Amino acid sequence: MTMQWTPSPEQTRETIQPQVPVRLSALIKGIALASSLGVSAFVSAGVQADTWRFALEEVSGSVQDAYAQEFKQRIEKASEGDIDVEIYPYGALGTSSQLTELVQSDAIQLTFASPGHLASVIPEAGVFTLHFLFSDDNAVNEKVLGNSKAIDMLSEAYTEQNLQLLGVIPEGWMVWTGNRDIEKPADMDGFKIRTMTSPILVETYRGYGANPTPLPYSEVYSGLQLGQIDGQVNPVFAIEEMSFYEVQDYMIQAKQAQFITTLVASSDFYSGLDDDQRQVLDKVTNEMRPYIFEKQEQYNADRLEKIKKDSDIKIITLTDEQRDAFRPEGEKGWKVFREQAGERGSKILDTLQADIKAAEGE
Ligand code: 6CS
Repeated sequence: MTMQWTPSPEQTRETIQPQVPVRLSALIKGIALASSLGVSAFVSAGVQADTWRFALEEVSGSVQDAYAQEFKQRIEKASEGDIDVEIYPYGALGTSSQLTELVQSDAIQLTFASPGHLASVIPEAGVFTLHFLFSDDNAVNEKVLGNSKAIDMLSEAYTEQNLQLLGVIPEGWMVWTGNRDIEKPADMDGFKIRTMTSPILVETYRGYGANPTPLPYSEVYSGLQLGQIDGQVNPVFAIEEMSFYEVQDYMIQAKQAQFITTLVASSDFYSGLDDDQRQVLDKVTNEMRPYIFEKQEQYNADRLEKIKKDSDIKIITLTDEQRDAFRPEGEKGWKVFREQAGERGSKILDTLQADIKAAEGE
């Protein structure tokens, strides 16, 4: 009998506390502050001026964790011990959306806010989730993300939501996994794919004819294991560390989109920093770019080898011709983006597209 299952409105809004899969609970043991130190404790205890609380949307050992560990070292060294960075991996404080809310209200100072979720609040951020926008050469993408005027325009949208945009960071190609092979658009028909919670992403997958199911990250493993969803999409390092590959038959590399995250601080925190501390923060986040770009490439390559070694999942890389067949459907999401992100969003998209084209020609 096939189990019928649809997420509740709460689940689709990604507002629930993460239910970390049993296998992952071991990973986050020892940092699970949620039960002992609630959000209100942060607020009522008051934030110590020199303690920067940094929450991750990913578990220990992830790309975001690699970033945070290096960031901590660099900040603490540059401030000569005046600043103490405390890192909270995924599972300690809440879902991605909840982490953003904690930063918006200045209960914590820093977090990653991935556009796949954040676009529900800042539609302009959804530009990073569009399919077939970025270059096939990820070095081109990294260069554009470090320089484009589009990032300044996006920054305004973040400020309006009480967030200071500190960095835009690629974490690798989004890869489909499924209980069926996906090699042509028709294979997406009715495919119950878990997506992040942004309506732009949901509509993008609807454009392929799939049946997108938005869920928090922490519920993906059990959803796949129980057959409540047919597949999901994430970078390889995440597919490995969240064990998704163990409960899926196919992994399909279509290079349709990059996973791009954003690093944010609370606007109040950022504007309240003294000049020295703000300079340290800006310098460190700028200098982190090449570090994390190299790290994510290495993580994705190493984890792919691990998946190949530890499982018999079928790994398929689409040819250019096969990818081209997905383009018209994939690009339907652009229209939805323009509608939801308005004039500023359209300008961001046009600027990014022009910058990518120019950088590819260099
Ligand atoms: O799929 C997600 O929801 C998450 N994926 C990654 C790789 N990072 C954070 C994000 O929330």
